[in-house]
Parts: sequence; structure tokens; C-alpha cells
Amino acid sequence: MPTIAVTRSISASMDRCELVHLERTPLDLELLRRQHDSYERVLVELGCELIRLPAADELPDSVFVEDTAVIFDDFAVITRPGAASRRPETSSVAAALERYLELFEIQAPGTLDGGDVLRIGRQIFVGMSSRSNADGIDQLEAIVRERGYELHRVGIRRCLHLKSAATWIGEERLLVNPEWVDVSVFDDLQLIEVAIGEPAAANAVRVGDVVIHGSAYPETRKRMEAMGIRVVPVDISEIAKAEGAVSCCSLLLNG
Ligand code: CIR
Repeated sequence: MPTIAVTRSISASMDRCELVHLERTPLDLELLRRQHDSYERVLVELGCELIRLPAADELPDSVFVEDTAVIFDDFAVITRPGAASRRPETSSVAAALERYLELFEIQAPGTLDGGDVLRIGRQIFVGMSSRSNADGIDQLEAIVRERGYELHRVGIRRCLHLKSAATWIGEERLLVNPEWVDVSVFDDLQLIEVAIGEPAAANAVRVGDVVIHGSAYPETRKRMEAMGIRVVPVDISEIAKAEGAVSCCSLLLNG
């Protein structure tokens, strides 16, 4: 079975998206749609079967499907996003996933954003962010521990989610911005630091043996390429204005 990539089209109200670390600047919806289309095209070229959920125009941030669920081998955890405006995003994602995976759900008062959950094999790292609270992380731990996963809590600063600061790029390798994350929990991993001047370059998404990465970060890309990693750059400049990055725009189910 190929990797299934769940995505969602850009919302017509995306200019009302949540923002934490960025000033609001006007969004160009046409450009957003073109960039998102190119991102989806790359996923398909890399062999993914695409399930594109219809746009939810009343939900500004709904393109960022990563935050609504955490995917494991044969189950998924439907989150309860930290931003109240994003909570209605989860039901349609759950409806798409239930054909493939057993579903568990984070309950109130817990909150969890999928962007805070980094999975490397049986090790789960969760960012203690403004979006994922202690109760939500405890609930996730209870679900995954029973199924043989070990959960580690990770301190982050000056960024939205753990995966703004650290993402897995294959084998034992982690792309990181050490200014934004406490890297001491990643003892057993090989850390590849973002280049100076590219603080947001630690977000990537690995599909097969290829890494999708924002095209605005050429120096960090060179570091990965120098290690023999194949990188496909995509232009997400407009998506970045909404505090999104490449991993946020898909949920990958590995067949
Ligand atoms: C938000 O603040 O929730 C959105 N504007 C951005 C979410 C980006 N998601 C991600 O990094 N996983």
C-alpha cells in the first residue's frame, strides 16, 4: 500500500488565521492555493496517494491538518487543538481516518496540537508548547504507552510547536534549531543544525527517502545534501505568513 497523504484545501478565510509569533500581514489566497497545489504535487510525485479534504471555508487554519491528529502504525490520536478556533477541524479529519486506523481522542481539559508530536520509531517526543497542555500530553502518554511507545516531554521556546524546532529527516537524523528546543532529550540522535540566518528551517517532512523542505532555506538544504540526503525544496512563503511550514500541511499514513 502506498503512503496516503491527507491534505485539505486552503480556507477562504485563511487571512483570519491564528498567529502567535508573527505580525499579521495580508495573505494572497491565489498564491496560497498555488503553493499548496505544488506541495500536493510533490507528495504525489513522491508516490503518495492523496486524500484531499474539501476546503472548510469557515475554519481559517484548516489547511494545517497535521495539528488535528497524530498517526501511528495502526491507530491515530485525534487531538483537541490548543486554539479554540481550531477545535472544529478535527471531526472531518477523524471521518477520513477511521477507514484506515483505530481512533483515540484527546478529551477536555486536555489540549494537544499534532505539530508538537514528533515520532521516531517507538520514541515519541512532545513539545510543551502554548498549544499542548500537561493534561493533553498525559492523555497521549497513557494511550501510546500501552501500545509500546515511550513518550518524552520537550521544552521549547520562541516557536509555535516542537516541529517548528525539530523534525526527523531519516535514519537517526534530526534537523534542529537548538535556539528553540532543549536538545538534551535527543541524546541518541544525530543533530543537524539549521544554518545561521535560517531559524525556521528545522521543519521538514520525510516521504520515502526524500525530504521536503522550504525553498527559502538554501544553506540548511546544503547541509542535508552534503550528507547525501535528497531534498525537494518547495516554496511555502505565503503559507509561512500564517505560521505554517511543510509538515503542517499533511498527515502521512504509511501503508
Ligand atoms: C496556528 O496558529 O495554529 C496556525 N496559524 C499555524 C499552524 C501551523 N501548524 C503546524 O506547525 N503544525
